[in-house]
Amino acid sequence: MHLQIHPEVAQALDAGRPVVALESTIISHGLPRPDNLRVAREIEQSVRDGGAVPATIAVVAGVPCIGLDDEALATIANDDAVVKVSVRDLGTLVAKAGHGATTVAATSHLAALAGIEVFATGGLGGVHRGARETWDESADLTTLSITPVAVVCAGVKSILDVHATLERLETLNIPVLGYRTDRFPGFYLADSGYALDWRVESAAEVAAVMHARSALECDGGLLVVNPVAQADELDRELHDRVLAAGLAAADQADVHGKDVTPFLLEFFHTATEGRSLEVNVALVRSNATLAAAIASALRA
Ligand code: PSU
Ligand code: MN
Repeated sequence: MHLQIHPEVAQALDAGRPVVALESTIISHGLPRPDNLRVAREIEQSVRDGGAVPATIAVVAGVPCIGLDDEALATIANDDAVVKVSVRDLGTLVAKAGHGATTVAATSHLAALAGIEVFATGGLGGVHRGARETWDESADLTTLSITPVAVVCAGVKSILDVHATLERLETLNIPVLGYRTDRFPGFYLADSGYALDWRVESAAEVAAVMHARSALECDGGLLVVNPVAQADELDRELHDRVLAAGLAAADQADVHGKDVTPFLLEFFHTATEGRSLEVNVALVRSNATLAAAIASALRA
């Protein structure tokens, strides 16, 4: 198979030890330089502290890599040639031997190929506001519906249409489990304003759901939503103000397609003078820790 699995990851997979996949679009297009490289390392460390082996996934010089060494991680963080790749771009990028940072969709696909069952990220992509006209819905949703991986995230960002995203998750048979919450988290905020049907209290409970689903041949992915700690969340008034301004700016700049999410993320980081970045880092690290616990529970 044309995957390069980092030796540490390969050993862990062979021995049946817990492994957690991490995405790379967040490094290249979701977080500003130069903090992004440091944060990428911190997220990996959170997985290790939780007792699992991190496998950051990206395409380096046309090779899909499962687990990155320092040099590859630095390339993804700093090289201007790195493009954002979803599942549909993978084949083309490999054929052209390019560098690519994988979205939640592409990361899930490659993780499943490598036999990794748990994946931690910040926010899932979803249905964009105005999707009725633009048809802008992230391939994260359709990919997750057919890809056997548990994605741990802090919900979806309020830059999206949260209500429509929840409806699509239902249509696509993607279960959403609230980790110690009854509310769908709103990424920068602990509560998006929407209720959840299912709540779990422990990593072991998530593992039990995954085992039951696999026995029933419910083959797609699963979402575990983990709210940012209330102490870490963004000030609501600041959030609402920046969101309105960001959406207007995206409209004005005529941003569309895969540039929308990175544009709005950067707008947030700049407009909140780094505060949204702190929240982003806190929630991804918390998701990495939880993902490690779930990967461990699956092996128990
Ligand atoms: N949410 C974040 N940070 C990110 C992304 C989402 O909080 O960096 C990235 C993820 O890689 C996700 C992608 O898969 O944006 C979704 O992009 P799009 O909406 O173009 O599918
Ligand atoms: Mn899109």
